[in-house]
Amino acid sequence: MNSSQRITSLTIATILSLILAFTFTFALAQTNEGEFGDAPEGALAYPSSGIMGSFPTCTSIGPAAFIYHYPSPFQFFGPMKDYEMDGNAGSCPGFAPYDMDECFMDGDAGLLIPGSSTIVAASVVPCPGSPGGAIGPICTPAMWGPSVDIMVANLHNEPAFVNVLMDWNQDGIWAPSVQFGCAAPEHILMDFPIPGGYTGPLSGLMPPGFLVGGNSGYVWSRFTITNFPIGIPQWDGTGQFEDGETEDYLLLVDAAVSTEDTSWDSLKSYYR
Ligand SMILES: [Ca+2]
Ligand SMILES: [Ca+2]
Ligand SMILES: [Ca+2]
Ligand SMILES: [Ca+2]
Repeated sequence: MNSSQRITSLTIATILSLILAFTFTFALAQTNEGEFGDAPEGALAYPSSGIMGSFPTCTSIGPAAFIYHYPSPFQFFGPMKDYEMDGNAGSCPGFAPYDMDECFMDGDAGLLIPGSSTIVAASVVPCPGSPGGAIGPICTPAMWGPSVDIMVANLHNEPAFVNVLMDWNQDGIWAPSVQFGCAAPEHILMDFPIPGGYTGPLSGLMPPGFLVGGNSGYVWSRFTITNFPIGIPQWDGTGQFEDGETEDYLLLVDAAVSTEDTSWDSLKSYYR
C-alpha cells in the first residue's frame, strides 16, 4: 500500500466511523425517553362518527409521524411534565385507556377551562374532576381566558413559544379544513411567545383570539410549548424539540343556539 492509498483507506475508515457514530446517536435519540402527546393515532377518535384518529402521537405506528420533546426541565404546562418512551405515556400503540399522559387537573395537566373529556369503552366521558363546559358556540369568536385557558411555565431565561391546534372538522388530523358553517383555521395559536421566567395562565399574556370551528361536538386539541418557534402556518402537530411539552385534550364545541332561546330577536342579535 503506498502513502496515497493509505490516506484514502484512513479517510474511508474515518468516514465509516463517523457514519456509525451518527447512526448510533440518532438511534439513541429515537429511543430516549422524553415528552410525547396522547391524542389517538390508529384508534377511535370520535365515537359519534366512528372516525379514527390519525394524530401524530406514536413513534411505532403510521402514517402520521409524532411529536417529541427531549427531557429538559424548563418549559411545560401545569405543575409539571413527566417522561415516557412513546406517546400516550408509553402505551402506544394502545389507547385503552386514552389520555394516559394527562386528562384534567391530575397533577400534570395544565388546562384550566373548559373541562376536558376522554373516551372509555367507545363513549365520550368527562375526565375525572372535570366540570364540563365548552369552548363556545360554532363559528363565533373566542378569547383566551373566558373560552380556553391553560397554565404555562417557562423557567428558562429565553422566550418559549406556544402553538395550539383544534381538529374543528373532526376528521382525525390537524390540517386546513372547512366546517359546516365557516372555515376556521385549525392552527388557532401560532408561535405565541412566553417570556423567560413567566409562570401563570396563558391568558395573562393576552394571546390573540380565534374563531371556533363550525362543527359542534367533541374535537381533539394539541397544546405545545417549545424552545424554538415552529414557524409553520397550518402546522400538523409533528416535530422534535430540545425542551417543552405537549398536552392533548378532547374538548367540546357547542351548537349554535341553545334550544331554550331560538326567538327571531335572539337569532338576529347572534348573527349581527
Ligand atoms: Ca405529553
Ligand atoms: Ca391528554
Ligand atoms: Ca404538564
Ligand atoms: Ca381536521
